[in-house]
Formats: sequence, structure tokens, C-alpha cells
Amino acid sequence: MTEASGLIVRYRDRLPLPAGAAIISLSEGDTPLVRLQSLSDARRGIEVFAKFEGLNPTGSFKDRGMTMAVSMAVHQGARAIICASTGNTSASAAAYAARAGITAFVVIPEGKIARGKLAQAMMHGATVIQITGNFDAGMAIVKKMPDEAPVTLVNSVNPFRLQGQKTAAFEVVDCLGRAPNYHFLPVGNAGNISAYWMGYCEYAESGLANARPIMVGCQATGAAPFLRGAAVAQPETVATAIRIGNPQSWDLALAAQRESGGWFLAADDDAILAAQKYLAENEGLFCEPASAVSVAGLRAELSRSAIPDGATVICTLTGHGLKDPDTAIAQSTEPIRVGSTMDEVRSVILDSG
Ligand code: AN7
Repeated sequence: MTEASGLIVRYRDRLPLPAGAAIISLSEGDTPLVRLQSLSDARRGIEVFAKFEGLNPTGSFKDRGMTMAVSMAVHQGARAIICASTGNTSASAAAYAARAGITAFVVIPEGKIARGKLAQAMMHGATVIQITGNFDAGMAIVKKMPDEAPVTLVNSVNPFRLQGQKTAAFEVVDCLGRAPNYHFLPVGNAGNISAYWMGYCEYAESGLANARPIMVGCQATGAAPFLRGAAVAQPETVATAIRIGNPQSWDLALAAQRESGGWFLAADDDAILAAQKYLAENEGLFCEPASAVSVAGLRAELSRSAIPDGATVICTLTGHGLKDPDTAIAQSTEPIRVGSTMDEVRSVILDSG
């Protein structure tokens, strides 16, 4: 037996899990900061790092919140959890429920979640409920379900979710040795930007960081309620993870933006896919489309010189590219097909030069 690991063990004194509660963990967290060599600029002293959350156990940042939410749910005697999801929350909830030996019900918009995420929810034994409506419609239903049936809600309106997710900010500061100057991240339901801000503020208040970053929330143009200043009824984007029109953590996310002196921006689907491809081809990092919106946003801000010389910038890559193979293959060039001879394979190699 190895010792328990994961972010609850690492940051136990900063997390509100009661003593004696069992920790439901898959060794989440402790994800790398990978320097983005092609976006960093030595002459201007700009350093860019990706916080690669795709390396969590189920392939997204949701595991940080789920270890807390499921540990608390089990501590409080829950036998079942429920969430609405654009995919990653359902994958994570299904895995942690399996780990805990409880039931997961996941409500997903039919045809609008990436295949890898659906495969995860199904493999972990969740009861998958496909609805005809979008994520926001599912959210409206599951929010009321704890009053109707014996289930605990594990969407990020569950406060323990944000508590777990704030540890990503701790890790950034622990790794850099100080707070970054800017933090770009995708915004969908708006839990994660709220959680990062909470984490940065806690570290600053405890004297573990002497500053807090400017938060830049990045949305898809077709699903950008924060740019419009109101909910979007029919959100649409290739980045299905952030196909969300009515973010639940609206007030917290706005506070993060205002208090940090940050802003919201939107990137269209072409820019999102271009950023995803750019990271894969130039940095060796494969993230899902929703994650790439943070890098699409940074590229736009760099090109209009909105980032000052000497700045350290973090982009959170929230989920792994393997989650959504269909979108990846659709934007890639077809494999070259030849017969099984030395001549044919060699000629491809020699012709490609
Ligand atoms: C890869 O899984 O909402 O702003 O139901 O999967 O905290 O919602 C996913 C969101 C960014 C947005 N990147 O984070 C869900 C879900 C990825 C995501 C977001 C999500 P929030």
C-alpha cells in the first residue's frame, strides 16, 4: 500500500474536509507548468506557461473539484450524485463515484458532448441521461433534483467543487515561486475562474504570494454571455465543453475580473481550432478545443501588444485533446495511403522533403 496522495492530502490545511472523513482520490492535481517556447519572447521578457490540466486522472481539471465534492458527499452519507455536463464533469463524476462505490447520474445534451467523454461516463458505470436541450436546460433540472430524489448535486454550484479547484492556483504559485502577472483561462459555467481567483486571494492573504494575477476570461464567440453582459439563449461553438449560455458562477466570475483588473474576451471557432492546432504542432501539447480558447485569447492580446514586457503569463489548458478525437481528425490532413512495399513508403518520405 502506498500512502494516500492527491490534492486533498497536499493542501489539507486549506480545504474544508472534516477530520476523519474518507478521502476519495485518484491522485489528481500536481499537473505541470509547461513553458510555451513559441509564445514566450526573450527580447521582451515575456514568459508563457501552460498549466496542463489534461494530465489529471480523467483528463480534465474537473477532478480537482470532484475529489472534494465526492469525499464530502460520501462523508454526509450520500449514495448517489448527479450533475449536468458538457462532458468533462460527467466523466469525472462517473470516475469518482465508481471509486467511492456510489451511483452517478449524468445529464448531457444529446449529440453535443465529445466522444471520449461519453465513453468515460459509460465505462465508469454512470447512468447517462441524454436530454434534447442544451447544458443550461440540464442545469436547471439537476439544480432542483436534490429536492425531488436522494441525490447530491456535484456541479460547481456545490461549494466543495470550487474549494478543490482553487488548489490549481496554489500549485501555480508553488511552482513559479510567486504569482504570475496574467492568467488566461477558458470560461464556460464560470466555476474555474472563480476558483482560481479564490486560490490566488488566499495565498496572497496568507503571505505566500506578494501579488495576484490579472485574470483574463476567454469565451467562444458563439457562447459569450460575459461579453454580452447577459445570458445567451442558444450558445453554439465547436468547443462543446464551453457551449454554455447561462453561467452559474456569474457573480463570482465578474468579481474575479473586476478585483483583478482583468477582462473578458471572445475567440471565434476558427481561432480556437487554429490555437489548438498551433499548440499541438509547435509545442507538442494536445488539448481539447475549449482549452485552446485561452491560447487563442493570448495570441490575440499579444498581437495587439496588450501584454507588457517582462510579464509572466499562465494559460490553463483545461482538458486533454484525446477527449475529442472527432474534432481533431476533422481539422487534420488525411493519412497518405499506399501499398505495403518499401518503394511506396520510401517515395512518400523522399517526396515530403
Ligand atoms: C475542458 O463538464 O461545464 O467555466 O459540464 O470541460 O468552470 O465551467 C465543462 C467546462 C473549460 C469551463 N474547459 O470551465 C462540464 C463543464 C473545459 C471544460 C470549461 C469546461 P467552467
